[in-house]
Amino acid sequence: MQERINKLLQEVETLAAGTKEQVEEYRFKWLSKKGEVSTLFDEFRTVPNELKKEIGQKLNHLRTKAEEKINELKEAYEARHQDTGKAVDLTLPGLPVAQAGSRHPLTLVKNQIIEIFSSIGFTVSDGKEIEDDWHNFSALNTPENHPARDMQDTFYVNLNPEMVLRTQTSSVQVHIMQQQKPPIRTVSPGRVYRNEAISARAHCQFHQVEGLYIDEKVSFADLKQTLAHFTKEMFGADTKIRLRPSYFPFTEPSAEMDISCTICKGKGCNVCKYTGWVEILGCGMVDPQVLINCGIDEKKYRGFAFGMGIERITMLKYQVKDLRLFFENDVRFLKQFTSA
Ligand code: 2NL
Repeated sequence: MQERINKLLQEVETLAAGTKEQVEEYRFKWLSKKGEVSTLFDEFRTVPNELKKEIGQKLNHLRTKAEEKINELKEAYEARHQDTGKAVDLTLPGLPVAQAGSRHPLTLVKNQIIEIFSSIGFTVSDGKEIEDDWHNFSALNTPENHPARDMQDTFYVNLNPEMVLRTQTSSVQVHIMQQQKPPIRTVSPGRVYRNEAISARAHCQFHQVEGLYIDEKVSFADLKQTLAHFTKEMFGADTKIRLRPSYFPFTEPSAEMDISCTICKGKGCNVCKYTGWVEILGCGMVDPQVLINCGIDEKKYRGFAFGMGIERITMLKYQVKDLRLFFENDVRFLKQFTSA
């Protein structure tokens, strides 16, 4: 028996455990009711009295050693694995990002419009969405009771007739004209608001980019060439433009610009309503009265301006059939615009 105890004592010293399960196995093997130590204690009853003291001490020593060793293994394991129960390998590469986000299609198109105009010398300007009546309307030749105000149903802030949610981003350009001396070349992208019923083709909020160029000899030919350049960059070199006379209170003369239908290449389809053309923007020569209102010498300077809806351009470019999709944030729609 003495010999067995000595052997087990040696064995206990060499125990080593990698996993939690192994530690529990040792505990079972050594310290449970049917384990090595208990079995020896059972046998101990048969030990002759004269040897009881010596063997009893040895046996107690073995039990203490086994307990110490197994607790030590358990603690060492827990220190290594903390609470996770799994080894942390700090050298492993990170997990791949399951699904990267994407830019909103309106942002993609807005950035592209900005890029095209920046590359031909336009600056980018932005301003407030809550605007006073003068900057949104009066300065732009649309005084109170002017019939053109009916063209754009306006949201008034707190029923204050002085303050509106801007109906166009030209209000930003009015501030620019008041602050800067010509030459001015700027585009103003931003959100605008109109009190309209929501449908597949209209919304009470949408996005615009307006452009303004003021210098000494700016002509309608400059306007046309600038817009032709924009069209080719945006929709492809073979896209044609067409200008039709129109009316805006802030420009004279005014025009609307159509491009040859990008879907059917002018042959006729339901996007262009079988005309071969789709309207994309309004433009014209800045009315001299607008220059006067903003403190610019109308005898020395002339300007052209244009305004386009970003939603409209995006719908054409990506063949989006319903405007409401832009404002619902449905990921099934948005993830189609993930860039490579
Ligand atoms: C449209 C028409 C237009 C302008 C915007 C403008 C700005 C200033 C002075 C004069 Cl500061 N005009 N902007 C001019 C003509 C048309 O927008 O249908 N937009 C969606």
